[in-house]
Amino acid sequence: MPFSSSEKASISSLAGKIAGNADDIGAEALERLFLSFPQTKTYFSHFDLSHGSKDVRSHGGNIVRAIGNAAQHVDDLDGALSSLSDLHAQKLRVDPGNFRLLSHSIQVTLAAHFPGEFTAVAQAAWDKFLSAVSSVLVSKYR
Ligand code: HEG
Repeated sequence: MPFSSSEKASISSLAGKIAGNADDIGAEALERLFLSFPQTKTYFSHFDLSHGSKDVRSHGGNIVRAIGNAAQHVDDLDGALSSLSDLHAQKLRVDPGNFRLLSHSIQVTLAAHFPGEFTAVAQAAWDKFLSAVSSVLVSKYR
């Protein structure tokens, strides 16, 4: 599904802001994911999942930086996320349902940090964007 210019504007303006604070934003989104949907923790048994842990902050930062990169290539997400897709679909085999849960947690984090900017229109653009990113990350299931 192509993105309209207004969707692209919502995506790139917020992506720029979160990339500048990737570890904080990412850690909060992951903490929301783990607290609201504890079953998602099974993928991270090797991590210290305590509040603000180094593991949570660095992994959360990785996720947000990857989203920031994807936001700069909304018209070629397959290309931008190819190696990540291999990782999630083949090595990690993350259940696709978990991507909806992470997308939700990211959106709540965006709303909490950028209440003025995360309007209903911006939310719809981000839901579409994160859903497209998620589709790419699960697209290489054998
Ligand atoms: Mg994934 C690794 C991004 C959803 C579980 N994820 C990673 C990495 C990135 C990333 C950038 C690091 C790759 C590397 O080490 O170079 N993940 C990412 C995005 C999204 C996503 C952008 C969706 C928007 N990941 C996701 C979900 C789960 C998950 C829903 C499971 C609930 N990811 C996961 C695990 C690892 C990564 C277990 C490996 C962590 C490690 O052992 O370092």
